[in-house]
Amino acid sequence: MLSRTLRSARWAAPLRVTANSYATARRTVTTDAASAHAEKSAVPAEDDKQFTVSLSPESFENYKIDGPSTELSVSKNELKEMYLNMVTIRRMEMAADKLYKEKKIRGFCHLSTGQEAVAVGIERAITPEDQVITAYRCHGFALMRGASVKSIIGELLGRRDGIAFGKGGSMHMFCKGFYGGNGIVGAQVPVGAGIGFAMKYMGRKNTTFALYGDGASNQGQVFEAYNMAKLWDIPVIFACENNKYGMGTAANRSSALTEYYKRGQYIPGLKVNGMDVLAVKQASAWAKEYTTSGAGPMVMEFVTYRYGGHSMSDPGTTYRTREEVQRMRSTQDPIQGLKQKILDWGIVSEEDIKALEKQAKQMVDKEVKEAEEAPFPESSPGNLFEDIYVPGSEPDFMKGRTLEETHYYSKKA
Ligand SMILES: Cc1ncc(C[n+]2csc(CCOP(=O)(O)OP(=O)(O)O)c2C)c(N)n1
Ligand SMILES: [Mg+2]
Repeated sequence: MLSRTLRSARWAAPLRVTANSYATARRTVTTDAASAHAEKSAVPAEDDKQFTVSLSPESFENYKIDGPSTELSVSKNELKEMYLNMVTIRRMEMAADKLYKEKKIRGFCHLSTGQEAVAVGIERAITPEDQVITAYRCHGFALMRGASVKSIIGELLGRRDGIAFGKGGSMHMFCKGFYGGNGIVGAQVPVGAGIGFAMKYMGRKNTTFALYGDGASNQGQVFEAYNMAKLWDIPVIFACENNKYGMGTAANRSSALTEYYKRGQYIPGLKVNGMDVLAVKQASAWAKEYTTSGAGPMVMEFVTYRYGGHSMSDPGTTYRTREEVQRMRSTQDPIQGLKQKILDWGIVSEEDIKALEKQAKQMVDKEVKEAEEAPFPESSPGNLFEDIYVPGSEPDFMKGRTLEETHYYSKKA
């Protein structure tokens, strides 16, 4: 009896200590999109001159690293571009939403409305030579990597002018420095580690952002990728977009530890206000510097929120309250937050904001129209067999469903 008491006490003690210390150490970053501060008097007259913005002290949480400074250097031009980029992504996603409801886009379609600051902030911190790979919520990333609205919407509409020639659809978009668009939850994470390895192997000073969701973070392959990346000190940033839900399951119901930035255990982590584009940029720049310095991988967590359902077929209201969505929209919106700041700091006037919004709307409307007017792919079986192999590396033939459908590459020309 005594020994059993001792045994249970021995087992209970460390658990209690862990639980308590975890509870007291727990603090969370803000998701306030308008928490940065700048002295109006410090804002220069010139559009391209840098000045200092102070981020909220609650923008980041660090795990095993010192983390970035909350002092950030930006120019007026950059702030305006960030605003324009976020508004453009939202407009494009709204256009996709409408086309889907008109049944012009079919199949899966996952929108990133609410999460724009992540794609925009990361892009502002990297160069075209750095690499990005993500899951299926990918339209905004494709745009930021240089794809046109026409090629993205054209892809959703299944047109030949689409970015993957209309064969990939919403989840499979690629362009230079962007490896998709991946539909298998978590699968892009080890691929991202591989891209990072390629950068290191080729002696390039470039990082790779491998993005995934809070739901995907529980996949076994994520941890296998962490392990390999740390063993080989691969310059890769494992970046979790924690939008609070994986389909209809809240993060705290799917994840035993919702502090995703600590999930790398032996890999340093950084939790970031993912609703503030300035915090995202600052953290991403720091992570690029860290991972390309030879220090190995990093885990990041962007705390963000999706306004829409998981995909177009999910109304998104059965597992969360309408009030919750409304509260995030009205108080933490990344676009409204930046707008408020750049107005407060005298970077733009109300008229300038309207002009930027009009610019985004006109560009998106024009390119959506062009995508809609683009022809469907020719209805020939040959189309199916194109764009599979790098030209010149095709086999002699590929089998179809029947002998007649067999496609001979050599005869194609
Ligand atoms: C291997 C695999 N399992 C399940 C699914 C179905 N599925 C698609 S998205 C998703 C949830 C992922 O949630 P999260 O990683 O949080 O990404 P989010 O949709 O929030 O961006 C699931 C389970 C899938 N596509 N692939
Ligand atoms: Mg999620």
